Amino acid sequence: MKKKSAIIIIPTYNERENITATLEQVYAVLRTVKNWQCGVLVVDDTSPDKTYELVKKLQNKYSNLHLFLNKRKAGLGGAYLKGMAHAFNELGADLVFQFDADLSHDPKKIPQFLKKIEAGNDLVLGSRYIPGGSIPDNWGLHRKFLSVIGNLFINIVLTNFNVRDWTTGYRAVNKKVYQAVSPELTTERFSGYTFQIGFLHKAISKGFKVAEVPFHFKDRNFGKSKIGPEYIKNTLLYIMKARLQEIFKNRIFKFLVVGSVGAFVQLSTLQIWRLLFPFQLAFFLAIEGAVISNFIFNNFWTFSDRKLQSKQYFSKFLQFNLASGGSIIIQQLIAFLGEMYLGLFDLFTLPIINFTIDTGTMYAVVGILIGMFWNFFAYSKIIWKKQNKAH
Ligand SMILES: Nc1nc2c(ncn2[C@@H]2O[C@H](COP(=O)(O)OP(=O)(O)O)[C@@H](O)[C@H]2O)c(=O)[nH]1
Ligand SMILES: [Mg+2]
Repeated sequence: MKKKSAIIIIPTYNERENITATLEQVYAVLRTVKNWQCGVLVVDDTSPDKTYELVKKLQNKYSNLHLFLNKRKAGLGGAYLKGMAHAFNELGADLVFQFDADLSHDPKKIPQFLKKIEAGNDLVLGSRYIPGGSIPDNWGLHRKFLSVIGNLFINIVLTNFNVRDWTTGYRAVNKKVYQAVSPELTTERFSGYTFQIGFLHKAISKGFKVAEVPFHFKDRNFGKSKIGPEYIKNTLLYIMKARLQEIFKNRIFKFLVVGSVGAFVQLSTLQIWRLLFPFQLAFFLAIEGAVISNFIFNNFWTFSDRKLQSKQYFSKFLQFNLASGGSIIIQQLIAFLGEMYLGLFDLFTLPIINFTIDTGTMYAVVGILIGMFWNFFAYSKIIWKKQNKAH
């Protein structure tokens, strides 16, 4: 059987002092890999220090050493997008690695990455934040803080703690992930280091399997890191935006918005009906207005993926009314039981506004919350029940 092909992509910008040692050590490891056909692709942006000329010379020494030369500096993301396109489409790679030219990434870990890929993972991360991994001791407080707190912040905002090292630049990426994710990363925002987090987040959102391999990040020997404020700003913008989009797509969020609109409809129309009708009737009409509003918005927004057919409208609207009635009964029942068994008394007074909370308020709030649970259950399990695809 033909061996699968893995290409180590190394972007370089002024890495003349590092690239020789890097290639030396990478090739020493690649020679020990038996079940993959391996090669290296250096993506250089016509570095002023002429890194690319050195690479051209080294091509005589190493087999399967490719060079992709960009006319001008395209940023880290730009370099990886071009490098991956070249590796997958021209060099026939099945898998690529992202690897720094400065030996911060320990090449001895490459076989472990390959094992994780062979085990069925699509994307493997070299991780500094799982046992067996670390960041350099000699990093300044500033850089340590940025990396540790930055990663923690990303974990929290994206509420995903499965991945510990979101910003790592040491990765193995299979072709499927590249094909699914890269078309969404072509804008200017991803041309720099934000490419890394955008790539990873989109891969996870699309359900690709991600694994981590620990490694000790070594500080670069020569030269300076090219990371800058562009990165921090664009990364912040990216994760905030990604999170907001996730929230807006969330069914429970939509359910809550629709419910609030319903409450607003009920309160405002009540004022109008009261001018025209006796209070009981006005009250009923206002509630029914909210029910209709909730039914329509839930059907076309919250459960837009399970939209009802028009012939179902009548029976489902009846069910919807029963469900809404059910939550009113729940609220009444809780108020009634609370009053009977615990009684009505003041709990505490809010300072400044001097507003006293009593147990009656508490029963009402508890009733509304449980009523909401009931409503969401009835909507998602009965009225807009998930249909099995097979008919
Ligand atoms: N081709 C190319 N490579 C870049 C660019 N910016 C950074 N690199 C390379 O990407 C790798 C990571 O950059 P580095 O400055 O070490 O970032 P750090 O490890 O996060 O501090 C290094 O090999 C750099 O030479 C760029 O604009 N173009
Ligand atoms: Mg580096």
